[in-house]
Amino acid sequence: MKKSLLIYVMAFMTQMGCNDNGSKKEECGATTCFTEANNWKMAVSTDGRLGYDQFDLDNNADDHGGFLNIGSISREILIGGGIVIGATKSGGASVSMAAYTSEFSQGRILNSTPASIDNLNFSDDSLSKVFIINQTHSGFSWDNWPDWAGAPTVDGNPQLISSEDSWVVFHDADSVAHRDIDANPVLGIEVKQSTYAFTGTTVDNVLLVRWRVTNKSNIDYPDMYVGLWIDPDMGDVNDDLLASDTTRNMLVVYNGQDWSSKNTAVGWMPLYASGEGSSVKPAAMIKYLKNIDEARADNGQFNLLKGLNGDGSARTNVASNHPTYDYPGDPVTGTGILDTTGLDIRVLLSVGPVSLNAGQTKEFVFAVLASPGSDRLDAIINLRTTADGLRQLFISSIQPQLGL
Ligand SMILES: [Ca+2]
Ligand SMILES: [Ca+2]
Ligand SMILES: [Ca+2]
Ligand SMILES: [Ca+2]
Repeated sequence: MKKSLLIYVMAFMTQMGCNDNGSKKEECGATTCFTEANNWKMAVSTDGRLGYDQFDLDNNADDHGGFLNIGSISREILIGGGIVIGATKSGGASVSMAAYTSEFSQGRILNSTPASIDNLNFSDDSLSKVFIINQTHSGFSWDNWPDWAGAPTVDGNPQLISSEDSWVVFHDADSVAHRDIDANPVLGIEVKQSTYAFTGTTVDNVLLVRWRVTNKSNIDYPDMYVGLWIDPDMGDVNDDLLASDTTRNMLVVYNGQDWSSKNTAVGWMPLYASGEGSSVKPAAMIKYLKNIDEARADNGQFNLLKGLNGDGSARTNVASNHPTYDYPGDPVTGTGILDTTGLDIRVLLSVGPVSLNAGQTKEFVFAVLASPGSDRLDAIINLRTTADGLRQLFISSIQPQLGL
């Protein structure tokens, strides 16, 4: 990694005393904040990482950054995650990824017209923070809302969609942030990210993330994939299993054995993509192998985004009608192709391919959802109910509010 320990130490030293957002609940540092309006408590970072509490902002001696908190029971669900964007560039694959470290950097690409990769100018100016607004309509983020940088507004005020919205902007134009193993890494992509934590019976266990992806380069990308990489860790981290719910287009992670009083299933699904709208289907719902897939260069990461193995071969634990969705069986009934090897897994959910020409912007909305249950399989049944309710509400109410 080119990123030095010094950067992290410096960031750590600025983690104190900056909470501002008008709510007593959030724990906030210089580059990461927890958003916590409904049952989700989720770390959001300025560089595209989601669910990673790198600086232990909640002082629990743990870097888990995604929790489902219901009543007095706090369930650790995620230990890391983030956006992944890949495309063919100059005949090869280029992928920018936010995982435990990020190839994205906080701030904007300043060019107002498409420019060559070498001529992209970028700055984190005063955008080195997670802006969080909520129903108090007050606080630093509300008063200093960066509309000048593209944060959404209504009638001159911050646009507040849910009980608590967050906003950050990041880009992949700084080659220093990229891994050494990737020879031609920068896509020249800028991402304006919002998260939404709605409250209400069907959405209390749901967090939405919206990405407005702009190609600031002068290169047309004919086959862009956008994904969410996640490291779920639930209870015993070595017994987590994956299932692809092909009916709901939802990637599900569940436990191989019951988790005392904390039985939970977690899911991710795409809700919207430009061009496909709310009928978007995943390109890939796959298990991403610790160490093995993490070590792959960009061409391997691009294969994974497409739903192939990292080496480009076809995946094996799939159905013939869904060759890019791992383990499409039904864990509740115990039928079909099921994951039976509990591991400390990572997963990848992607959509695409979509074209993103020079200067173009496209929009993507993904949901992170979790549900408790009386046992590990009951949690999956409840997760399906949550997913069905969310999809209905998204189309009838949330999507119009987002202007999509
Ligand atoms: Ca912590
Ligand atoms: Ca890369
Ligand atoms: Ca587990
Ligand atoms: Ca894991």
